Amino acid sequence: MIFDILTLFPEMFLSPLEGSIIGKAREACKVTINLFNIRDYAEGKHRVTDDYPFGGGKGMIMKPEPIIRGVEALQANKPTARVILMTPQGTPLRQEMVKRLAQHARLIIICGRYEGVDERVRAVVDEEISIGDYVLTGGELAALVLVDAVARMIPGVLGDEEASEDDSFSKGLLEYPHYTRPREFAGRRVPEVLISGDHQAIEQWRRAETLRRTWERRPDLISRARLSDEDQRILEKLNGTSGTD
Ligand code: 6GU
Repeated sequence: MIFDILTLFPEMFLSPLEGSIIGKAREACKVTINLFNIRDYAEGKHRVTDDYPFGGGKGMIMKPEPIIRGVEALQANKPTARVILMTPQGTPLRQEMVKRLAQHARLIIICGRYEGVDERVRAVVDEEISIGDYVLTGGELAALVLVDAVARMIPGVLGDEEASEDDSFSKGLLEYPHYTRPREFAGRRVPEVLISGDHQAIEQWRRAETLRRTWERRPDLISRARLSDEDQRILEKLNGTSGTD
């Protein structure tokens, strides 16, 4: 999979995409990440990429021509790409969207800066994405989040040990609590069931903890999740209601 990133700050992407799992996936050519400086598509001696807003107001607006010229230059390459604009006005990113985007062979990701981009940039955009309801200084950190989340869904990027289907979040719920050695730390013991060797009991405990955590911390996720009859029974025990209404 190819990620082409259009940004005014390509250096912001370097170290986050070098280390760990994404760095290894790049070395193994499972993913290709190309960085393009929007300034390189700007014209004139000063290669200006922003300007004052018509109608007045605070802040600077990213000019349309450099971004659109950049997208058009990249779209001349194969395979054709889905064009994404990172903006707080976009659809909030969720795991289902991440999985859908991982089906594309290539994404072009535009990082907006300043107070926004000229509205006419939207003519070349297929999809607008936000990473949550808070304001960042620019789309770069959001693009890094998107690339990381999408890349780890690509077959071969995660090892068997960290297979993405096992994420409880990919089933729309939070993870159960995890423990490693030592068995006792600062007077707190690992739950007995986890050292019992009873795999069925362990699975049941983990499912119940997943449901309990999600119910306590993210009841909104419970209403979206597909739950088995057994899950419903566990939830009823937890709070004396059905948990889904
Ligand atoms: Cl995509 N951009 C900016 N500037 N702020 C954000 C965001 C994106 N997503 C959440 N906040």
